[in-house]
Amino acid sequence: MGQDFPMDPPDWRVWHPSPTKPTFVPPKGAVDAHCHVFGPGDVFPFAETRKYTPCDASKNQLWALREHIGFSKNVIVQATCHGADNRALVDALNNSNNTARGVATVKRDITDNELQELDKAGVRGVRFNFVKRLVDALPTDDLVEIAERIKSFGWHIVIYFEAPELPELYDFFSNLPTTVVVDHMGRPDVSKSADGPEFGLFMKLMTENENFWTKVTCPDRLSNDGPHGYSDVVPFAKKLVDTFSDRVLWGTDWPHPNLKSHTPDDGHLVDFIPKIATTVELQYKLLVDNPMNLYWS
Ligand code: 0GY
Repeated sequence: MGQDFPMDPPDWRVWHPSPTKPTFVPPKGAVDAHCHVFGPGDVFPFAETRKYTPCDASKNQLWALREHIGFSKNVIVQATCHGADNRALVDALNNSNNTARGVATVKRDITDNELQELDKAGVRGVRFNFVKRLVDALPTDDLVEIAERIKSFGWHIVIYFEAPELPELYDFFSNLPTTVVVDHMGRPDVSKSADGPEFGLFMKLMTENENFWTKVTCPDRLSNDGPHGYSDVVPFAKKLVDTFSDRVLWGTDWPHPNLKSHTPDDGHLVDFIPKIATTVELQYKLLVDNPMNLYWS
């Protein structure tokens, strides 16, 4: 990658250099609503507190991927390797010509002026991350205060957790005062049934809380059947798209941090879309209407 610092862990998987051209043609104006920019590390250093050091994945490389897979816009989500230093994110947004929006990570001591600057750049949400291998989650009091502060900007909260953590976090999540977007379908164990109790709790969360949305993303992370189809993820994602068609988003998750099993081909990920959004109407909601409503209205 030409970067002069080592990745950690050393067997880090660099993103796919030449993904397939997808067969599925996304509708005009399609939004990749979950992706990241990393560094470049010599310009935007990674956070001291990070739990991994990725390979660089710059805004220009992201724009090139977007073009290749037939998308028009991006929602860039602050990743934990940059901590609460949103400079790489803001730089990408400011260079996007209004084709990107952002989800930032902030701490309780952020000032109103700083929030305003983020808003001006195109940030529309904050991310609360509960995945222990990635971060030490902020204390609940901090999260509650941040939630109230960002509410007044009309922003939403993106939450990232794994399915076994949902029972404990269910009430906290249900009391959040804004629109809430759940990353990667709440990370179900797809070796279990999509009609079973674990995913049932997630369906309940979505049903009981009409302010909740979810990203039907990351078959590459969730699948136990490998890169050629991710068929075990289909029942989960399709069920969400069919049931909550106005509250689902899709994204590549480029550059796919921390994947161990394989390097995803982003073209194959795009070809996963018609398996989970099986009509033109559902595809349009998932890729255009829903992200435009949440991020550009
Ligand atoms: C993702 C997933 C992961 C990493 C992060 O912020 C992050 O570091 O989100 C992961 O390792 O599961 O959405 O990129």
